[in-house]
Amino acid sequence: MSDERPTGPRALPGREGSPVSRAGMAVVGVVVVVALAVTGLLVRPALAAAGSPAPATTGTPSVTPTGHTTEVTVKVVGMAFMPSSIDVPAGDRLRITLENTGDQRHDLVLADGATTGVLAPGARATVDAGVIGGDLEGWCSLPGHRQMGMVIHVHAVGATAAPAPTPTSSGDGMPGMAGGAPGSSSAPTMAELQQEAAVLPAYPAELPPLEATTEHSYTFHVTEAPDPVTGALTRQVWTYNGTSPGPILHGRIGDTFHVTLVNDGTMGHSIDFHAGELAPDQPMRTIEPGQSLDYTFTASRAGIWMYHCSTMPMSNHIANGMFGAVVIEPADLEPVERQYVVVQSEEYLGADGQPADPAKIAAMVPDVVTFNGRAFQYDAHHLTATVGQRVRFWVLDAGPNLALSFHVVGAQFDTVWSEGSYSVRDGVAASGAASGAAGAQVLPLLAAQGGFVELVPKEAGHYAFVDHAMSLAEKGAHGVLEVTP
Ligand SMILES: [Cu+2]
Repeated sequence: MSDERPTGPRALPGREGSPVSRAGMAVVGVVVVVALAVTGLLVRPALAAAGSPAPATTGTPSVTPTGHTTEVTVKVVGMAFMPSSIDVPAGDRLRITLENTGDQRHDLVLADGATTGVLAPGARATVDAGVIGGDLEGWCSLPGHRQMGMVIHVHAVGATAAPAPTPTSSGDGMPGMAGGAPGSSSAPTMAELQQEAAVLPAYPAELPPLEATTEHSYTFHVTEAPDPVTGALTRQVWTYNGTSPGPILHGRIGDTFHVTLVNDGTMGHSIDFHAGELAPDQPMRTIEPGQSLDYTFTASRAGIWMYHCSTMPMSNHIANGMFGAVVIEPADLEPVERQYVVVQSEEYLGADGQPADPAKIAAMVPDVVTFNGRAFQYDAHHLTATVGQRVRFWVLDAGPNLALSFHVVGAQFDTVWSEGSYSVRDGVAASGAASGAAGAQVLPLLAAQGGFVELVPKEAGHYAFVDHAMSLAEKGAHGVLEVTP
C-alpha cells in the first residue's frame, strides 16, 4: 500500500481506544477535485455546495483533501473524554461521535464552532469536524467542565504548516485550554455593590423558629435564573427554591428531614446534606432536568451543617449559588433574644448574565464575597438588637474555597461553639481559665465549617460584623448589627 499514514485515534497509554473506520468517500472525493479545479482553494465551499453542513476546513488552508473520512467514537469517563487525543491524517474529513457515557449532560464543541449539541446521559450524536488541515481543540461547554479536563485534541498528522491558532479567553490559564471559555467581568466597586444592595430586599437573616414536629418535609426546586450583582451586571444564579442561600432548615437532634429535590434547571444537579449520615450513592446522585429524588436523613449531631449541590464540578455549582444551612441545636442550648444566620460565599463573575467564570474559581480569587448571597446587604438593611440582649450568630462558611474569620467590631464573644464543641461558654474557657474572664474575638471557619457565637452589646451603636480577612470584607463580607437603647 502506498498509504501508510496512521488513521486511527491515538488511545492514551493503558486505556482503551475507540473504534475507527475509514470510509472511502468516492463521491466526496470527486466533488473535492472539481472544487479544487474551479477555485484553486479549499474543499469547504465545494462541500457546502454539495450539501454538507460541515464547518470550514480547520487549521492551515493549504491541505490537499484525501477524500477519506476518519470516524472516531468518543466516550465520557468521569470528567474526561476518552480518547482525549485523536490522530487524523491531514486532509481527511473527521467525524466524531460522542457517546455520553457519563452521569450528567455533556457536549463536544470544536474550536471552529461545530458541536454535537448538549447530550443527556446515554445519548449520542455526531459532529462533523470537516476536512482536517491542522491541529484542532475541542471541549465540553457546560459550566466548568472544560476546566475539569473535558478537552479533546485533534492532531493533523502530516500537516506541513503550523497549527492554526486557537482563540484564548480572558481569565483563561488552565493547562490544555485555549479558547471557547466564557468571558468574565471585572470586579464591581464597593460603591456599585452597596448601591445594588440598597435597592434590593435583604435575605432574611433571622433563624427560622423551631417547629413542634420532629418530622420535617420540604420540596426543593432547582432553578437557574439571572440575579443582579450591580445595576449594570447580572450573573446566573443556580438555587434551591429561588434563593441563594437556599432555605435555612432548623431542628433538634433526632429530627428527621424529608427533602424532595426537583430539578427544574437545564443541566444535572444534586444535593448533599452534611447534617445526615448515609451512603451517598442514591440520595446524592445527580438527576437530569425534569427528574426528582427523595432524600431523608436524621440529624444525630448538633451544628450548623452545610448542604450543597455535589454535581461535578462542585466548585462551580456552589459558586453559582447552590448551598444552604441546616441548624441543629445542641441539646442544652439556652434561649436568647436574637438569633441570626450568616452564610458566607464567594462570587467569581463570568460575563454579564452568565454563570461564574471557572478559571477564576480555580484561581480562588473572588470578585465578590457575600453574607447570605449578596454583598453588603446588611449594611443597607441592618440586623437589629437592643442593649443588653444576648445575640447569637450562627455562621457557616459555604465557600466554595476560602476561609472565614468572623468578627463583630466593638464586641467580644463570651460564647463560641464550633464543629461540635465550645471553646468558650458564658465566659468560661473549655480549657479551664478563670470564670468570667474568657472570651474570643473571631470565629474561625474553613470552607464548610460552621458554628455560633454569642455577644451582649453594652452600648447602643452600629456594630459591623465582618470577615476579618479584610480584603474579603471589602469585597462584600460586611454588615451592620444596629443596637438601640
Ligand atoms: Cu448543581
